[in-house]
Amino acid sequence: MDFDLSPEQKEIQALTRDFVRAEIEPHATEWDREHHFPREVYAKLAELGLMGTCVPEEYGGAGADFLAYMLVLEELSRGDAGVGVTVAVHTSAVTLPLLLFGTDEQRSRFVPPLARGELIGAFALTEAEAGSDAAALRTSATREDGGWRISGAKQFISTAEYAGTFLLFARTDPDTPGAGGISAFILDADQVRVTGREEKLGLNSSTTNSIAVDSLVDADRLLHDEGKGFHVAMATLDGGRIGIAAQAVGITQAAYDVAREYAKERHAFGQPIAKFQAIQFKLADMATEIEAARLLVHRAAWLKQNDLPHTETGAKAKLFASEMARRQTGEAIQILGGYGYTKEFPVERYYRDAKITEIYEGTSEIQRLVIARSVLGLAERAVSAS
Ligand code: COS
Repeated sequence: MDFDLSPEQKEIQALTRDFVRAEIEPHATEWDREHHFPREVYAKLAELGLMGTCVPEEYGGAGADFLAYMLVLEELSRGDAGVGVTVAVHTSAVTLPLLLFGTDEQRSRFVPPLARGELIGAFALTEAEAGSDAAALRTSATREDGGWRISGAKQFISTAEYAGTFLLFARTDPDTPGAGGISAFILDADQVRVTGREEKLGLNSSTTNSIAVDSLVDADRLLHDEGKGFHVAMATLDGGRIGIAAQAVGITQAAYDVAREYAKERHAFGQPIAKFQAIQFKLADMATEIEAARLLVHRAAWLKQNDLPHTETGAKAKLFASEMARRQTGEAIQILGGYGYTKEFPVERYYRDAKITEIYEGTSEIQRLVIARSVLGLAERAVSAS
């Protein structure tokens, strides 16, 4: 067992950290306040290879492993969680499934522009009445003129208004309710209409859109076999959830860094508040839980990059890291007291940003369900049938 990062992983981590310090951290407060999507950042990340960190070089990526990619997401999210989620969805939820499930032709056509950051990816699964119950989706795909007519509406789609490639899920068999009738499709931006943008609690430097589709797409836009879309979605989320856990770790690390420095400088009752055991215990708990969450992320990433089952460990990582992030960013505010509640310090932003990690890519309730099914040996069958 080796807990040390490899020289390449350390190099990518340092590269990302330096980039975040120079190009993201100084602007994150303003982007949050202005709800600014920092498009220029993605071009710069692309130059560094970080829009395709774990994509093989032959497909335009940096050719690093999945753990290196998790380090990138942690560092990006430490600077700005909105940038973190944009890169996470782009990579985990679009580029990687196209690589994994695409034909040779689809891989060489669609992956390089994503991995090189020329196009940004969006993952279109969720609908108004299909959130946790993703298999209830109603967007339809019917055969027409040798291709597919795709019609429907999706919501809570990260980055849709800036995306060039969509991985979109639709029901190809109306007679098969649930997971079996769903297929996955690759769409271009001009085949999708952006119909709205959410006002959110946080993650204001990322966009979350509703979209509508009524497009005829070629037959070669079907990803994987007809009826296998739900497998694509679930396998994609298995990996994506590890990335959200890494994001949660990054946000909490940022909150901890601010709280620790504040505690050393802020005086009360004649001494720095870091001398008080009440504050020391909070920082001790934060440091412990951040490390525990990070280890879960690294273990899940290691399983994934070694092609070992990672559904359960990934769900555990996401569950623990996201709940830890919500709790501990709240504690960071507590350490800063009244200042923590103001916009003068970034901890209130970390607190707002942390909350979403308990919700997207599967709520904590869904993670518990996935873990419970796995530990009870029920993973093969549906709870929806019970
Ligand atoms: N990998 C691959 N295939 C999987 C899978 C996984 N991790 N989990 C389930 N499947 C397959 C099952 O094997 C089953 O296939 P067969 O019918 O061929 O056997 C199919 O998918 C349906 O699985 P199941 O019956 O378990 O589906 P349920 O409707 O019960 O849903 C949950 C399972 C609840 C776990 C799923 O709907 C889920 O993850 N929901 C949350 C969705 C989500 O994260 N949304 C966020 C969107 S992105 S912000």
